[in-house]
Amino acid sequence: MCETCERVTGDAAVSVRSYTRADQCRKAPRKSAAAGGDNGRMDGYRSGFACFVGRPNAGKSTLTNALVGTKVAITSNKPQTTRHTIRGIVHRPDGQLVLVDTPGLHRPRTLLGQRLNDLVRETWSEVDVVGFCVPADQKVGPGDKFIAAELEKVAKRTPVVGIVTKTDLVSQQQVMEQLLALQQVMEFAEIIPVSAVDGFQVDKLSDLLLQKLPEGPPLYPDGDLTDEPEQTLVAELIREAALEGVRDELPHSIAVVVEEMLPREGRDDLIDIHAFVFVERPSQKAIILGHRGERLKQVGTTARKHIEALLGTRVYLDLHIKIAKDWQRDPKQLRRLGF
Ligand SMILES: Nc1nc2c(ncn2[C@@H]2O[C@H](COP(=O)(O)OP(=O)(O)OP(=O)(O)O)[C@@H](O)[C@H]2O)c(=O)[nH]1
Ligand SMILES: [Mg+2]
Repeated sequence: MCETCERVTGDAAVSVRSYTRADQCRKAPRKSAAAGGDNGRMDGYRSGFACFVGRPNAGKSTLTNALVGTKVAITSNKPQTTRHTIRGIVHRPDGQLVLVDTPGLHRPRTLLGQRLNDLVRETWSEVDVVGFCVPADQKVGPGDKFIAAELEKVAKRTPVVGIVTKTDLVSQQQVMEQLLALQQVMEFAEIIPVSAVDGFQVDKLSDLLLQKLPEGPPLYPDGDLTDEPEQTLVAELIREAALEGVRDELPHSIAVVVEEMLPREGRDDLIDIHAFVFVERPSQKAIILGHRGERLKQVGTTARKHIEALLGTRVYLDLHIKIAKDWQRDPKQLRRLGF
């Protein structure tokens, strides 16, 4: 049981009813959030926060999932998939590494974009180490240089590790060239190439980040892999399914809200989930719906499979599409959608 948020913890990654007071736990000071004490912990046990930053699509969320060993963040090849900070927890005998995955930093075109960027910068100042992710298969460009210039300010207090991601996509020679190119943009505490897909150096990155954390007791109870509220994880899995196969502006326009998530009366093996997929225009609604509703049905089927795996129970998923006109630019609607 977590002292702060009274969450019951078990072997499962997350438990169905674990989300009620999770937000309070996020803010919990080190000491009170520490669960289980440090009895029996080895000397030199370290704990703290690391965050991944980088352009949209750099592979931050995929790397977070690879390090945690389970899916805590949704991923896609659409930019700006991540829209809030997500914590993934890596438990090791010698420490606990809390990874904070952030939205990709980009030139904002909407109020939503501005809010996401603010969130990223806020996170930098709160962590013990920053991992700056640059994909191996794309040239180090103005977007990366912009981030590096911002990070220079942070680097005075917080070590920044340069991470070349997606090394499986290129030759060794290209990885070497990318490491050299990255070295030019700022001064790093360390620099390392990794691949979240084939696992290349993922453990080494975990070692490296852990070394940068202060000594201290664990911050989260054993077995917790994320402090994401379950309702949020479910909404994200629906959004991930909805992102598949859509393009241009549409990925940005999709938001998902889970309205209700309750066990079916008289059944302990079935959960009813009612959720809304928001889009900004009627034309977008037609695309998501598809011919005779086929596309939405497919989204529901894909999402349900992932949600059932997450919750470990059967799920009835009721999905509806709603139009929230220009929600990305409207402060009131952004608030309603949780931004
Ligand atoms: N081949 C390969 N693909 C990867 C790797 N890591 C990520 N990808 C792919 O790159 C795309 C973007 O990955 P994400 O993890 O969603 O990227 P992100 O940086 O979190 O993106 P935003 O949340 O939009 O900022 C997805 O299609 C991933 O499958 C990797 O190590 N190798
Ligand atoms: Mg992401």
